Amino acid sequence: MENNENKENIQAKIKEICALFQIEGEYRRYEVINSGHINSTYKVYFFRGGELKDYILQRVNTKVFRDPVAMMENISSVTEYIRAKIKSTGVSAKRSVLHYQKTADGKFYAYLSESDFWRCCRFIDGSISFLTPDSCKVVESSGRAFGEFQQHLKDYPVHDLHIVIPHFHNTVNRYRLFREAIEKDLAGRKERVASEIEGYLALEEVATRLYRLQKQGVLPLRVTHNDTKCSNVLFDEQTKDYLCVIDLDTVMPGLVAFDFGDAVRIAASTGEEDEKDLTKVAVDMEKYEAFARGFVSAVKDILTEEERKTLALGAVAMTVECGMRFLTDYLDGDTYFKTHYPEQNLVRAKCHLVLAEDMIKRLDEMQSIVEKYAK
Ligand code: ADP
Ligand code: GN1
Ligand code: MG
Repeated sequence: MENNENKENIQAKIKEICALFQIEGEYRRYEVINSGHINSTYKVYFFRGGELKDYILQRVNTKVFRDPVAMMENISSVTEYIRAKIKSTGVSAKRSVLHYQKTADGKFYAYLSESDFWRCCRFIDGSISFLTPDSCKVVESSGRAFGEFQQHLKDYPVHDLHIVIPHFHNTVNRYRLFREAIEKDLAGRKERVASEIEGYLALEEVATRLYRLQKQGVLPLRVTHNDTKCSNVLFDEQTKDYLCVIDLDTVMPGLVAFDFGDAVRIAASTGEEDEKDLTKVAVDMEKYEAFARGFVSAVKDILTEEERKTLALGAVAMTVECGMRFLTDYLDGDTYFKTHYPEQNLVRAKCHLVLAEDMIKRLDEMQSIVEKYAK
C-alpha cells in the first residue's frame, strides 16, 4: 500500500515537473533509471502525433552539485560548442549531442528550491548504454567516444568553465578526506575495514604520482569529462557504435589522464564495479587494449609527450581514488553514493583495491600499449 502511495506521489511529482518544460504532447508515464550513483533519473513518455516520444528527466543532487546553475552553464556551453562543430561538417548532431528542453522562461532547468533542481533532455533515439561493457567492440567504441570528446573541445577556452566540484580529481586531497573519515569514524565501521584502510594507505605514493606531475606544471589543463565510465556513453542499439557522450555534470578543467584512467577502471575490469568475488577481479588486458586503441587513436595528434606518458598511471590514480572514495563513504555511513544493498560501498572499495593492485603490477605493460597506438 505504502509503496503504491509512494509511486503515486512520484508520478504526480514527475507530471508536475514535466509541465514546467516546453514539451509538446501529453505526459503518459515514467520509468526509473537506476544506473547513476548521484542524481535521480527517469525516462518519461509523452504521447504526440500518434506515438510515444521519450525524454530523460533528472533531479540533480544539489548536495553534491552545490551550484547547479553553474553546472548547467558549463553543460550548455560545451554542448552548444560541440553541436556547432559537428554541424559545420555537414553532419546531423541529433544523435551525437545532448539536447536540453527549455522551461517557459527559457532556462535549461527548473529550480524550485535548494533541493529541487530538475532538467530534461531528449532521449536519444535508438540508443542503449552499458553498465559493464559486454564486448571489446563496445569498449573500443567508448574509448573513441571519450577521445573524440577531447578532440572536439581541444580549443575550447578551458578557464571559462566553472569549477563545479573543487578538487574533484585531486588524489592528495582525497587521501586527506579519507584520513579525516578514519579519524571521525562516524558510522563506527573503522575496525571492520582495517585491512582495506591499510591497503589504500599503502598505495598512496603511486596513486598521488599523477597529482605531483600536475603540480610540476608540465601537463596541460584540458576540458575533461571527469566521469568517463561506460554508462556515460550512448551506443547505437544495432551497430554498437558510439553515438554520444552524456552525463556532463563534472565537465571541468582537468588532465587527459583523468578521462583515460577513470574509463579504464570500468571498461577494462574483468568484474563489475561491485564484484563480490574478488578472485574474478583483474585487468582484462584485451579490453584494456581495445579501450586504449579507441581513445589513443582519437587523441594521438593532440597529446603532448608528457601527457602520453601519464595515461596508464591515470588508470591507477583514478581506480585508487574512486575505490578510496567508496571506502570513505562507507566510513561516513553511506551518505554520498547511492547504494542498493547495505554493504555496497565496501564491496566496491574492496573490488577497486584488488583492481588497482593488479594495474600496478601491469603498469609498464599498460603504458606500452598506449605507446603502440600513439605511433
Ligand atoms: P547519472 O548522473 O545519474 O549517472 P546519467 O546522465 O548518466 O545520470 O544518466 C543515467 C542513464 O540514463 C544513462 O546511463 C543512460 O542509460 C540513460 N540516459 C541518460 N541520458 C540519456 C539520453 N539523452 N538518451 C538516452 N539515454 C539516456
Ligand atoms: C559517480 O553519477 P555517476 O554515477 O555517473 C561519481 C563519479 C564516480 C562514479 C563511480 C559527481 O558518477 O565521480 O567515479 O559515481 N560522480 C560524482 O561509479 O561524484
Ligand atoms: Mg552517469
